[in-house]
Amino acid sequence: MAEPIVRRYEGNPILAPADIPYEVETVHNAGMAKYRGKYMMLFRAHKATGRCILGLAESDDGFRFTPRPEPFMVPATDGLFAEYEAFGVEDPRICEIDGEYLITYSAYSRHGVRIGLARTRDFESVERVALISQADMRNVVIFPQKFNGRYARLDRPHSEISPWSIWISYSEDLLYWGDSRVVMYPVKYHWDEMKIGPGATPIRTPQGWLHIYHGVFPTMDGAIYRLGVCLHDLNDPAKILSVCDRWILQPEHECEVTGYVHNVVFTCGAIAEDDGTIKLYWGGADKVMNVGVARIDRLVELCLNEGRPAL
Ligand code: BMA
Repeated sequence: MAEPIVRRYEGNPILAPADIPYEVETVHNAGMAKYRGKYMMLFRAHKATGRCILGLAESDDGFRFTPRPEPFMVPATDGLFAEYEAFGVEDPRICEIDGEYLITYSAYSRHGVRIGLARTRDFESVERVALISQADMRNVVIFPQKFNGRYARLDRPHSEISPWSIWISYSEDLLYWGDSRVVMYPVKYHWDEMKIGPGATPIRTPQGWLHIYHGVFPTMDGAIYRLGVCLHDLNDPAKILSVCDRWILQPEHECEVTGYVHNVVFTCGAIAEDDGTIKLYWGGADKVMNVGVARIDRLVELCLNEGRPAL
């Protein structure tokens, strides 16, 4: 059998609700970062109310994680954030830039879903910075480098009119974002035809920014969430050099097929290693966290050799 693109860790799932020392029903869609040599996993967890909080677990090897005794971020209780996070906080991404860690997360309320930006320097205290989108935006992923002095982010507006596509926006101060344009479309009758969205914080490679995203396909049995990969130009991230035409990971393991929402693999984070591999982390069926290893050069080759245009 051919070597899988993403080799699943044999100990999956690596984190599950029963491992958490406080009440949670799910542990999934975690943003990832390396902090002082440790792997930090900022996971989303449903409470039994159906609303979500963010918890933190850490690891020395990227495979065996120890959860902190308390949640890391729960919905804010005062100010503007309290109003817009009232229904919960979800799907965090972490971007390390200028010595701090930016956390972008979905903030849910009766007003819809918008994106909150928080930051931490030490994974002990966390400070909310701003709400950086209106409704209805999700999956905001900030590039870990500025372009001509500006931050760049990928996002995915909800839209019933145009395809659910990936967009880019820029900001000088992280607060006000603009110069927005669409960079990638789903493709009809492909595995990602229904919608696509940014996934893990992009990883810099000599050939471009490697971006692992999710794509959704509707079936008579419900939607299937899979992961794909594309390559953004190193100096102009609005330019996607190529999108790999095939998925790189689909629900196969029992814990990806059955869980809180069936048939879902969903990533919010990956960690690049010095040996040319990445550790890719994904939520399985919106219930548990998994990890797998992939070679960066193989992912790049897949984009370049089995590619399709982005738009
Ligand atoms: C999306 C998001 C993800 C989730 C996925 C599958 O719309 O809500 O957080 O993993 O659906 O349920």
